[in-house]
Amino acid sequence: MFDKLVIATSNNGKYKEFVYLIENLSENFANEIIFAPEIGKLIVEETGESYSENAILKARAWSDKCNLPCLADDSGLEVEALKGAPGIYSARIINGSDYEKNLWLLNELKEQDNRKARFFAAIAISVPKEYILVCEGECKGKISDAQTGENGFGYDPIFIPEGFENSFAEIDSHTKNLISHRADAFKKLKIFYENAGL
Ligand code: ITT
Repeated sequence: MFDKLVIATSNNGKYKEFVYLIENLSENFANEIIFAPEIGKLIVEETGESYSENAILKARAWSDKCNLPCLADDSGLEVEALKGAPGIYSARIINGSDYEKNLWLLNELKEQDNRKARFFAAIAISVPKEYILVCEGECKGKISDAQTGENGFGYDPIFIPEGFENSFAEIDSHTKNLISHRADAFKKLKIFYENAGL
């Protein structure tokens, strides 16, 4: 489908998941996968009001820069008891490491019985001078009481997906990539390409 596809993210955890999804969930999606930081540096202001708007901003900025098809992701964790926070601000809700962000969230939920949460992702593909396509996906679950596990990235150590008893950081990456918000969005994208015959 794509000879070269740039994964327009600076987040290494996301990049690895996209490589896995592209190589395992679809045949012939991309001959060559390129990690955007290997091409150069680009800071994209995430000024959108939704995941989809931000994913489009990132995909468009990178495809303008390198004149290649670019795939970008905007994602976040939404906690019901916090009225959907941190949501689109998940990467910048506080200054600090992933560990510190997880501690912050656990503290916000101290003595809170409602632990319901979901991960949400919007994936945009921008093909220069042709089109931008965006698909969304979610993964429902709950927030645990403590950080557990070493796999994944971001909020994975405190998120327990529905139907499981362990956090995303304890679950193997193959399983995460079957059920994650990113996988859900990517599967929709793949169906679109198959139906469009592109
Ligand atoms: P790029 O914009 O360069 O892609 P980013 O990390 O800043 O990287 P976002 O603005 O989309 O990306 O922020 C999403 C944040 O939500 C991310 O930094 C994580 O903290 C969190 N997140 C998203 N998907 C996640 C996942 O699968 N597991 C754990 N945390 C996730």
